[in-house]
Amino acid sequence: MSGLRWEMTAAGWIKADVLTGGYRTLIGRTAPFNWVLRKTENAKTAEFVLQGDTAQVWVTGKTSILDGYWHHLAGTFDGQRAVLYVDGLEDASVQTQELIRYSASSKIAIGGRRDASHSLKGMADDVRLYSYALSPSAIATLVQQGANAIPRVTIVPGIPTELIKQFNNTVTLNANVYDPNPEDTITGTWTVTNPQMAPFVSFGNPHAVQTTATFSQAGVYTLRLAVHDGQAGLEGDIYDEIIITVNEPVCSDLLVYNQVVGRYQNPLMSSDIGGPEGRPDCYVNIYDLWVLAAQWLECNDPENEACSL
Ligand SMILES: [Ca+2]
Ligand SMILES: [Ca+2]
Repeated sequence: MSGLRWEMTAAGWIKADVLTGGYRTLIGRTAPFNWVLRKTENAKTAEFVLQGDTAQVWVTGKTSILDGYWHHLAGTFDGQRAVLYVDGLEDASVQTQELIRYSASSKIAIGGRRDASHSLKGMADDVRLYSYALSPSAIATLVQQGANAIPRVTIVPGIPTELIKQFNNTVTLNANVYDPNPEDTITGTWTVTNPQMAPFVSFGNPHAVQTTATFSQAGVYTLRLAVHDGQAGLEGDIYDEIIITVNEPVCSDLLVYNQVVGRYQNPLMSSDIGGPEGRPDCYVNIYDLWVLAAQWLECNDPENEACSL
């Protein structure tokens, strides 16, 4: 195993118990510590930790593996870069000059550390060790050789989350979906998770990942896209959500600038011609009378030919 000082791959399937916290070790070489591939202690993500010759290298993932489903983990080190893969996709990586420490008395253990701490509390399958760094495509092949892997869904960033009723009340929804099994076809279903708001949303096609949503009432909407890969057992658990707030229009949203007369007009209230700030304010009151009076005076001044009425 001396080759581990230079390159390695640790890989395997993990199905971690969702109810308990703490580390869940898939496989590691410990006591003294050399490296480990595990679930993090305080988050739902995975990590690949290496003991270098001067410092530890922590490759901390971002994808949750604590959802009750099987996930494939792989940690590779090619002498320059340590990479953590989750379900065949790179989840995190660290560039390093460290060499993995190889302690002669350390032992490899699956499902916990050599001293039986950090134990898995879950299940492991097809755990493998290589004395070289597998390529991304080789890791994807390992995943495809296993049982069904669940899909992944992320609603794309940049979708507007603040709308104004009547003006911009439709958004285009889209998501990035991925399934480690290339033969699986992903279907998505959009729903509104707050049922009292559901009657006020219409989706262009609720069964398309990319579609539109149109809102007819002001309020806060939580839209969920659940994905399914056509295999048994997902039951709507795999989803992402976006919160969209639809605001009532304020007066400034209603006004239209009229280039011909050179001022803002209120197309919904023809009598609203003025306000405290010199433009329509969506009220008909004394300000509008003042504007009318000023215009009347202007247009009844025989010396003024620039009447704007
Ligand atoms: Ca799948
Ligand atoms: Ca007014």
